[in-house]
Amino acid sequence: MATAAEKTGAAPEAGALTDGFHLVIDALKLNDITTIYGVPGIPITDLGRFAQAAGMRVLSFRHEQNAGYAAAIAGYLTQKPGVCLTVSAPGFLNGLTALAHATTNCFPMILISGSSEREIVDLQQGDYEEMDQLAVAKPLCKAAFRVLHAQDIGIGVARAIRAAVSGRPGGVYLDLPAKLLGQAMDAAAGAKTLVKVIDPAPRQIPAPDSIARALDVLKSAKRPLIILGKGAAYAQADDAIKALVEKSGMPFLPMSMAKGLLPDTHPQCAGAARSLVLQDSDVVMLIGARLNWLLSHGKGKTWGKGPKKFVHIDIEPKEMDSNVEIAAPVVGDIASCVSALLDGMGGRWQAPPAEWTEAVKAKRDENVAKMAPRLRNNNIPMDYQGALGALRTIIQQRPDAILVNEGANTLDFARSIIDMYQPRKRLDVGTWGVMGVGMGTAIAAAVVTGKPVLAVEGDSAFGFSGMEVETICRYNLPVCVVVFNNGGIYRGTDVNPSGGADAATTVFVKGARYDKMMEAFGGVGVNATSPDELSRAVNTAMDSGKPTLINAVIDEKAGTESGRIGNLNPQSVVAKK
Ligand code: ADP
Ligand code: TPW
Ligand code: MG
Repeated sequence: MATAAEKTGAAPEAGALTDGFHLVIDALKLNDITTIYGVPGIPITDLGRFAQAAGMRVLSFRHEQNAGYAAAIAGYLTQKPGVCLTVSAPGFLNGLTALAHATTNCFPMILISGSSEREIVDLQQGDYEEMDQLAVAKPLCKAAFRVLHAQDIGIGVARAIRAAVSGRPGGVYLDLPAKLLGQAMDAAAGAKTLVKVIDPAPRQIPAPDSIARALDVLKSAKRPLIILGKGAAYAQADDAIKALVEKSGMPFLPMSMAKGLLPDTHPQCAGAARSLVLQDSDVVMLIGARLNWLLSHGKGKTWGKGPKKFVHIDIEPKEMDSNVEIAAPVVGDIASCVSALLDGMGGRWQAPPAEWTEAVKAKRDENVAKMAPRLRNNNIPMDYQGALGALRTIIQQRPDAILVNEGANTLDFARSIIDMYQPRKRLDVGTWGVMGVGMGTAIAAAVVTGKPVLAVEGDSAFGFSGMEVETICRYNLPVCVVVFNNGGIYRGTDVNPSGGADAATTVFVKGARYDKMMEAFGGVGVNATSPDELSRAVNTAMDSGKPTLINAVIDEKAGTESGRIGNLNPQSVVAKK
């Protein structure tokens, strides 16, 4: 058992007091949580101040949702829960979207919210910012806790941390009523209540027979495929995954945020032959990827006519058979599962038939060659290919930069055009395809990694978190935002069908200058109308590390409705477009 001095670094003086504020801070620090993303106000203003005074990095945002998205992606990048701190009711609700997003994406995050007086809230007597926050949060996160006594803060924080990172990671809610923060107790006794979480995300070793079964299925394959998901990127088992892919000789397909786990230019990468490998493969091994809508639920036209067998590696047993039958479920943490598979493959592993790997390679080369000239176009106004062709070269030359990406066409084209070379460098809208993650994600990525960040944003997408450019300037972060300004959602060309004076529902102000927003806070703003101009401006920004926003003028006719997922729009039988 650690002594109080070991836990907090210094022995409290006899008779000294501590309080809820300081116990929360000590509990976080004891567990190596050193950054808080939040928005101050009653009752947590002093909690943020005291945390900053205690040496934590406390980053204040302009809206809790963005602070929450920052915390969520910090969790993904570090395997430690990202912490978001909000005020009661409205601040809490603003943070809740991000908490739900973290849970949906399996990112470890803790939303800590101040809350109002329990006695008044529970009798619904109309307290300041009254809300039963714990009840509201519960269905949207992995676990939710409330602490009422200062001596329980250590346990409360420990439970929150363990719940966020163990098993399938996710969002956790921690409710701290105002009264708790002011509760005083003897400092030495308080220090003893703190808990250092030992082995917060224990390895989960797969059963040996599940490995043997998986290897049997893989051996039977004529046209195997490996799909890498963001769970594989999260697991930070990069070398083992690379070794498995290369030893197997199988083509691999990275999901959006798994791009770069192995370089997109790797000879086995089937990213540019996606349709072919999904349709024609006979055995598919999923590593940290779910068969959700992003993979058409593992069935239907996308997956072709022939029978498929799935090997599925995931830490969450309930994920197995969620959409289709899994022939070989492998339940465990990815690092342990992949190394067990590697061991089981032994020294001599039969490569997949050359007929298959050659077919995949031919399709890939054909598609890449078809795209190449379009990416070199210097059209004005720019189209997606010309503008993204320029950014593609920049990431190729700066492979350790982080790419943040959201929008519809801006997302779909960037995902397929910009090759990634290193793990966890591509951060995007995730499982929900949510707009608004951009600036929070860019800020946390810069803070956590210290690397330059390039945020490629649709003009609509950017609008959801645009005010955080002030935050980027305030903390002087090396973030270059490129707004793909096509004057609207999907396209800038819609007209009001009623003939009335209001703009159509999907269009924005023509000729808007988003670059001026960055200038308003002391950052650099650039208006770029050609791929060459865009390329120069981004390179300058990334060399200087200065907060920069480039308004990239994109042809308002270039995009398509909903980008690549227009098929998900319900169709009216009455009005045909
Ligand atoms: P993508 O969107 O990239 O396809 P998903 O978010 O659908 O990826 O899937 C990620 C999966 O990874 C989740 O099912 C999650 O349970 C799993 N996962 C996350 N971390 C680990 C880990 N360390 N070991 C095993 N599985 C993990
Ligand atoms: C929280 C619906 C999906 S994509 C998108 C919206 C509003 C914006 C697309 O326009 P953008 O990109 O960003 O300008 P581009 O290149 O096609 O013009 N609210 C939330 N999430 C989602 N996904 C939506 C609305 C949507
Ligand atoms: Mg747009």
